[in-house]
Amino acid sequence: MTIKKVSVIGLGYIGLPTAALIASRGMSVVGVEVKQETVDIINAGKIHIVEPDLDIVVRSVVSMGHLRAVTVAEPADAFMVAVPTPFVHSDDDSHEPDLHYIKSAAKMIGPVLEKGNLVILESTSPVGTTEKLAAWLAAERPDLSFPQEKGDAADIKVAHCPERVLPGYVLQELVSNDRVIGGLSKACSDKAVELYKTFVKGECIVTHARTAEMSKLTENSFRDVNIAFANELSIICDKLKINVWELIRLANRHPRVNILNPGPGVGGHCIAVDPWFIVDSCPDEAKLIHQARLINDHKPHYVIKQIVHAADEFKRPVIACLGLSFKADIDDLRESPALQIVEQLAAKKLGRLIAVEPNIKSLPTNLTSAGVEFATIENALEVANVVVVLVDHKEFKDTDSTLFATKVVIDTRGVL
Ligand code: SAJ
Repeated sequence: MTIKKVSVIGLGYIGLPTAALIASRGMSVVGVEVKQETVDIINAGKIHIVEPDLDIVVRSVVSMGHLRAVTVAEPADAFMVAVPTPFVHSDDDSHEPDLHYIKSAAKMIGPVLEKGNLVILESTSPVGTTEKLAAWLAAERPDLSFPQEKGDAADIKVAHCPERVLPGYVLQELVSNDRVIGGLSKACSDKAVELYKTFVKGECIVTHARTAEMSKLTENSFRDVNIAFANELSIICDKLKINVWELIRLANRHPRVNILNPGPGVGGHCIAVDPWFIVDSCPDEAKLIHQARLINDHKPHYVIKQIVHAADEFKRPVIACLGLSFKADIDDLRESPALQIVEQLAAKKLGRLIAVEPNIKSLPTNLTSAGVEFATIENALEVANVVVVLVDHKEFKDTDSTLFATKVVIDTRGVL
């Protein structure tokens, strides 16, 4: 049976662009989202997240009737699950993955499943989650057969195909990136490849579901370990009075060395999260991966110490923090080390604290009520005596460097 109608469960940063892209290929797509407000926004042809060009694609596919959003699942040929996989809330630092959104998705899809359907897990998941999803679906529908028991002959096909797109480049990377596809049987993988081939120009590489799950976690852990190495070097270089940016540039001249950039810490919802899924499954074995997380999580505290030390030099310190988002040229403040640093500085009440963030219109209310001022870079540089570069936004790179000449500068991103 060819796939004509696709249902995407979860219309967030991954689900919505995926749904819109598939719809733009002329397929009928239904997005299932628990938040009524999000459903209404999308059905009005608008979007609730920031991602370049996504508004144009969504407006077009909704107006053509190829994409529609609903709150309750309906029958389809294929279901793609793109829901969050956060940590279980706990008072200790356990970082246990929380799979309840995936379980809810299984409960949602279960009643509308039909023989011949394909279910794909796109959410970044700990190893073994695709098998769990298949078991939750089987519990919902004892009348259907699933690949964990019937292999290739099963009524329902289940596969994992982790998303790997970079925020800010999602629409391009959804098409151009290679996809790792791990079915619970060969027939599951083949069916999933058939779907991805309709919109992916990259290669679709088939493996086992567990390897596909681990592959996604490995990609983000590799990046985290590399950034931790850079962050550790930055602290060593401060002690040895060496410019870490020059050092890394020189080392990277070696044909087999490629060190990433140090920063104020690692933020976002992926690199700072996914390595913990490996640590949680193999706490005794994942020593380096665990240590990298600790090093990157410690970096904001190191930067705060540097700022406190610099502010100590002034009777009335005026501290300007440049950037609040978790990385350059985006407006996303969630899990941002820059935001964490400004929040903790505000609590210390060292003097005037000014935040500059060209990608947002106003400061989060917790910062405003803590007395943090919001300013343009020009206004902040006029009055500040301590300037901290926390994000490498293009507006900061384009600023005349002589304006920093009389300031004490802490440049965590090597912008200057
Ligand atoms: N960062 C540094 N130094 C660097 C690079 C990044 O400090 O040299 C920091 C950033 O400032 C940011 C954090 O790391 O705070 C994460 O940013 P990022 O650009 O490395 O990655 P994300 O979280 O936006 O997206 C990652 C991507 N994974 C990889 O590049 C291996 C993306 O392809 C994944 O799809 C995404 O995670 C995801 O959804 O898992």
